[in-house]
Amino acid sequence: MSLKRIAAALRERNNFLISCHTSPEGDALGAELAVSIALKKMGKRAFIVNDDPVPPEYVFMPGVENILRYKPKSPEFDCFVVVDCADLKRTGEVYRLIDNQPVINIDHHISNDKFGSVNWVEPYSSSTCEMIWHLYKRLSIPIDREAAICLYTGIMSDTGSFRYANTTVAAHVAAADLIRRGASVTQAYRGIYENIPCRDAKFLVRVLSDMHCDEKGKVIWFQLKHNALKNKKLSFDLTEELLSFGRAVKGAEVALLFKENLGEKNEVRINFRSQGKVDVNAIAAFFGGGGHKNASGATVRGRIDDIRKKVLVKVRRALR
Ligand SMILES: [Mn+2]
Repeated sequence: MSLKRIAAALRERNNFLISCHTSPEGDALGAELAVSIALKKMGKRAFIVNDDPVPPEYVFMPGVENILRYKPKSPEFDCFVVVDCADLKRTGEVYRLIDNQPVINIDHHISNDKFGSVNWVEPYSSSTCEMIWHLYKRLSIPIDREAAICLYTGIMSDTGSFRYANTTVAAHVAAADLIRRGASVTQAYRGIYENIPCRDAKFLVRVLSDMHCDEKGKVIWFQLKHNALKNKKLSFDLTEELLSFGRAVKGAEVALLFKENLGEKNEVRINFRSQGKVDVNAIAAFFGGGGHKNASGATVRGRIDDIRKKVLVKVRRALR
């Protein structure tokens, strides 16, 4: 059983570097922070290094202030732990710090390519944080209030606040336990979702008003070009807001966001959400990405209008 092997691997080593995917969100950050707390309780040293900064909506999570940004030189470590990350390159640059150390891969993406020396991948788990909750139990480490807040936030954000199809009995059991241990439901919800500054809210409304409905409302999509996002520092998760609105449209089966990346010219990020039968992991995989059956993403090079047309053809085919 992989959980047993993960527990053994964590006991064996002493200095841990923890990381997650680029553009980290609640589940990735929650899992990193909770693993770091657990390791410290085991008397180990642990530090978190991410390629991207912590988005402002997650600053309420305890310990985020200690998360380091990637630099070519890092403190010494003898084990690399990657959470909520389907492949090693999704850590951005951070994987470059590996120099023969063992890699522990803890994740719930169905597209995970098992890049670790030890892999614990549970595609039927709601979130990586739900897995870490089990890890605490296995290691007999008491979950303190800080860890509870982190893990609850992860389960909440990956289940779309307990609305998506991955909201299982197991997710609720873990969440209930975490509330008992001090996680505040309102703190997490308000922190992430009810915290949009007025100017950002106005921007969100403008983008929402440009929503496209195809296939008699079964496909909802948004598109964001370069100049729309230039010089914008948003304090909320625009992708999540747009796509959860898209999913809320009556009869919608797939919601998509096409976004020109600011850093790279000619690079488009596509985010997919679905409900019902459409497997957006398979569609994202076709374009070199992946994720979950109902939530996935891909980064594609080319012109946004061409890419959008190609993707929508695939989506239409999947709806048949
Ligand atoms: Mn996740």
